[in-house]
Amino acid sequence: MSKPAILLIGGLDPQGCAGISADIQTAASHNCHAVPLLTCLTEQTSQGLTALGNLSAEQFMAQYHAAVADFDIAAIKIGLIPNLAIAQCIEQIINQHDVAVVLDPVLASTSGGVSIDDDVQQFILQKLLSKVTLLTPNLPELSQLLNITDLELELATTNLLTTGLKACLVKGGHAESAWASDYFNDGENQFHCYQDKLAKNVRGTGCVLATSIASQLAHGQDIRDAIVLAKAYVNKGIRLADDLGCYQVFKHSMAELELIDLPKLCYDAALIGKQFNFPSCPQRLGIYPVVDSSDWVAKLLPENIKTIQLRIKDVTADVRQQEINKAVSYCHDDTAFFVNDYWQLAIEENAYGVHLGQEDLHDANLIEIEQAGLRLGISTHSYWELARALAVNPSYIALGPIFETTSKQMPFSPQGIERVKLWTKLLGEQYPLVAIGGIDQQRAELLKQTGVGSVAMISAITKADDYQQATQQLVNCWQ
Ligand code: TZP
Ligand code: MG
Repeated sequence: MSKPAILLIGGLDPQGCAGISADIQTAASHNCHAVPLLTCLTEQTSQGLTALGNLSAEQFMAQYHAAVADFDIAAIKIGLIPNLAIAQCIEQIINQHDVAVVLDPVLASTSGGVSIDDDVQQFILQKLLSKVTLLTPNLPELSQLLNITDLELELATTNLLTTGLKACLVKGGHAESAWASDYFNDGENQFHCYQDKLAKNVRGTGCVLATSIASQLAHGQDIRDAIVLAKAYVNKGIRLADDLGCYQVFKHSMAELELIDLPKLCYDAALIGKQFNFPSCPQRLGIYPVVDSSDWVAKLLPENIKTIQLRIKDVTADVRQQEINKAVSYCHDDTAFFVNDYWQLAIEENAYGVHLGQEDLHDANLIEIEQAGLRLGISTHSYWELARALAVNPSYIALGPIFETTSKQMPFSPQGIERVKLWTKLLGEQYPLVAIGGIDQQRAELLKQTGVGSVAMISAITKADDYQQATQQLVNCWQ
């Protein structure tokens, strides 16, 4: 794995909990090389921030030139900007690098004692935001930046995006709520990313979150995945914080991702924290053909197939209903029959379950599916889609495409066997897992070794010269 260098611009916390010290530890934990650039000294304790010791613009730029002399910078994270002269230097620095920039605005309301000059705030709004990939204010900082007290998140962030800012993540940790819920808006995608609030007194978590995101971006992660992974990192660090003095000190560690730390993601604020309870399905769903007609269901069930999905596209509503009705009539008591996408018909025809892709998930009425007692399977292709699935607590989770597939056009590159191993380790005890995409018998043998409970396929069965033989071989290899 490469080790990207990441430029960390911020203030020095003499207690080592926040600012540059937190940033360095975070970047290091993410296998990034931390290139720290000090904007100022601070005096801060558990009682707040009491003084800023500024550097001159010359000292600051001299540090910068030394810092970048021998490294290519892969991402920039900016924290405390103490005055206009440093803000102007930071603009020059950003202009030198065509990389992701995460700005975590440190403004007066959260740090107490010392206030950041209004001209810095204006400079951020008028000059810096247009060059920033992600802004990560907390609620008071967002209020202060926009000079409004009555915050409507979508409106407020949309307003900020008019500056040319690419995306905004508003940290909701200050809100009175059982959830630490952040709101993301990049003009195209909006979501809430949340997890249980942990009752701990840990300083510097905002710095850690922003630097964790910047580090993930430096490694080439998609911004939504970067946010989900960073939230998991922060949760773990708070959860495992060490007692030290009057604080609990954030635990930086490279240890593996754990399910309890992963956040959940939803689109509707009213559903933050909603507990879904779909009925369970077998932990190992086995060989799982995905077919496009009831005829195929009839042909495959005698071949020892216990899990099957009807995925029909481009037919009239009448044909759809007939097909689902027929397929249900072919199923045995022990058949797990899932209908792709058409959840109302699945309910009407009393299917075993529904399988939804992420777009379908957006539109489907999950509460109705749950109330009808159907199982729910969800496709995932990335960490943020997994966070979306976790919010719904489905009956199973599918991951794909594992290999190149010709059966479906999709914007995702193959996930590979390593990702299946990771998903299995992360989720395998809690959720039945299904791997899909480009799977034939040979690849099924490989996947079996990952511990995944099921492999789904279209072409390996429906395009086989001899579908019975292909199905039997798959079923045998999986036993
Ligand atoms: N979702 C992810 S890959 C895929 C779907 C529906 C297609 C799988 O088809 P094949 O022929 O088994 O690659
Ligand atoms: Mg679909």
